[in-house]
Amino acid sequence: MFTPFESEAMKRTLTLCLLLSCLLVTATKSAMAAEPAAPAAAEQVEPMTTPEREQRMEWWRDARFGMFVHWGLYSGLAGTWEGKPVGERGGMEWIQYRVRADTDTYAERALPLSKPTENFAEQWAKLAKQAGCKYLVFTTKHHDGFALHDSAVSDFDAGSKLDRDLVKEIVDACRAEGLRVGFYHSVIDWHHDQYEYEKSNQLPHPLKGKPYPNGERDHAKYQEYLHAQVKELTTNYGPVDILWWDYSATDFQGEEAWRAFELMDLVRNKQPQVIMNNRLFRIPEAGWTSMQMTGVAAQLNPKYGDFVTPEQHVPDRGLPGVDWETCMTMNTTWGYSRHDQAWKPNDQLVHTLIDIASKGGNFLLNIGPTGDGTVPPESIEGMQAIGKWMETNSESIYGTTASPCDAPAWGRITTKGDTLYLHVFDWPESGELTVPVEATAEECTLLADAATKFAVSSSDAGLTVKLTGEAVDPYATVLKLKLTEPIESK
Ligand code: FHN
Repeated sequence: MFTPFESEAMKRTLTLCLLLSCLLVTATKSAMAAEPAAPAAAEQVEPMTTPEREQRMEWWRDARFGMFVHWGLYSGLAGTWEGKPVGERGGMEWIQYRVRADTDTYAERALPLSKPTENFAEQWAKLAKQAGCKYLVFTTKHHDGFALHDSAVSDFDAGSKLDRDLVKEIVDACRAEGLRVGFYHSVIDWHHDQYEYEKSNQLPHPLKGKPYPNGERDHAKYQEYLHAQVKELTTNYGPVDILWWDYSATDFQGEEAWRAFELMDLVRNKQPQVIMNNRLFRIPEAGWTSMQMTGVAAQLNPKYGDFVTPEQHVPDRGLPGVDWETCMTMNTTWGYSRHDQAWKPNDQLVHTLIDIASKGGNFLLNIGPTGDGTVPPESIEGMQAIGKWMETNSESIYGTTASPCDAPAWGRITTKGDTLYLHVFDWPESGELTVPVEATAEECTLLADAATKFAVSSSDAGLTVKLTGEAVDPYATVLKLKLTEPIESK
């Protein structure tokens, strides 16, 4: 039995509960009413292919193949922290994050191990050239915030710490080899003391969840710094062919995170011919469907960038209608790790290049040099194997467009006007291979030796090539099938 006080108290509590539940229902209704509509399906964006943009993209589309280079303070650490491997797989350029080190501790351990040799850049550029790459994209600053150029707005840079301008050394070496130059630039920054890492639940930061060490931060000041360094990079090093931004999240991107449009304008004003990727944004209109690696879409409004950037995979059917580039590691880490021996075999590297070209994309293949800039021997071997194949067959990659049909079982096809390049991965035991297109063949020869000709017949199934002899290349033998008229890519 309850005392009056208790009963009275209970009545009051009951009334209060009723009142609260009414308030809650009202609040919920209004919240739902205020709930923004579910994001509309990505606005179907027709790429605005203006003549200016077509002209700008021409060399890049023809190039098809570039070298990515991740070198920074993480390289000297080599996937190792306090004498132990941090892991055998995954990005060791994230080592500062993986060990949750603050920037001072990280720099103290890494700087003594980061001493590029005098000719490190020449080694990179020569290897890229040997491999058949037409451009080289390298990290001017990765997430750890260490700038490879001599920056007037930071002392966490090669100028202050190494008394060198590594960006200049790399750019000069690339130009000496006739390579186009790309600047990878991380908008994420684990060093800068105004970068407000709590603004995003999706972007990584070594101190995430901890209070800001130096008190409240003002992200606007970080944005000023970001813009200032990009201005230095696009002013002081001559023509910059590519700006490779990295990366945004669905919960923190674009204007809010980076003052993105202003940043892009800054770059375009300094470098009118520059080509930029889509990573200042993470929205459907910019070719993103999620935070997943595979979360890319065949749509891109050029105001968000010039090409879509699938990572570590090749979209099954390419990304028709947009410019796109797959970036990929040769093992599983972008930055060097002495513990990661999961190297992709040479045939897989060559097949990936061909597969991407057959779907109308570019291939940006990564090397992660060591602390002194030396390229790991496995990376040299892989790049040189591609280069050897390209020596004979680059005509079937450079300046081509996607296949006119789905990928056949025997390999891949690239297109160049009235010519199809048949990349035969598996030399058919049947002694023939069929190209499922409606077309008339003029001639079919071995790309490696035009004197070797093959008979071609046509049927409802398409064009059938009668093979003689054996495959002439261990990775992919290429036949040149000339048609009587140009054929459209798929
Ligand atoms: O976090 C980076 C990663 O370290 C690497 O630089 C890749 C290269 O595309 N981009 C980000 C992950 O998408």
